[in-house]
Amino acid sequence: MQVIKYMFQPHGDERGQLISLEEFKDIPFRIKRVYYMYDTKDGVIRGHHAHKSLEQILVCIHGTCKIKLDNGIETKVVLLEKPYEGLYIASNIWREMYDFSPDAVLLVFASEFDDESDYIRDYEEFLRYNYDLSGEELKIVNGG
Ligand code: T46
Repeated sequence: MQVIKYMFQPHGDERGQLISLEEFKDIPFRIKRVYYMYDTKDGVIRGHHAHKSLEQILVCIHGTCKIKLDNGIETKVVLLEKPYEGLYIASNIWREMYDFSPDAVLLVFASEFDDESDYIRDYEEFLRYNYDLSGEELKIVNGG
């Protein structure tokens, strides 16, 4: 699985840094929604779901957190720790967000409005959905 990180261009001067993000330029889709999470409690794991069509870019604009990505075949863990880097998450990727520092603010740019029918919250269903999309036959091998 390829991990796609966007490095945004800071416009720095003697006063500090500023980052500007535009849809289709810095963000590779139309931005229909922006949300952010903060004050995440110690030990919490958020996410535990995939999306059928939603694409997103995650930016940890303050503090740090980790994102686990799972495409049903392999998993990758990405550390977000810079306010100028964005993690792209395509559709059909199971995600978990964890190890939030107490000061972490995770900002998310989303390609769609919030829609419960786009969520896959059951991991087995996620695996079946990906097999269905791949067009491959699902082979279940019993142990023993
Ligand atoms: C995702 C990861 C990265 C809303 O009312 N509107 C919204 O746009 C969102 C995203 C959430 N909510 C409400 C629904 C719940 O009552 O906020 C509450 C927490 O949402 P959720 O449990 O879905 O949060 P996470 O952190 O598990 O997942 C979120 C996104 O839902 C999801 O799309 O990819 O962040």
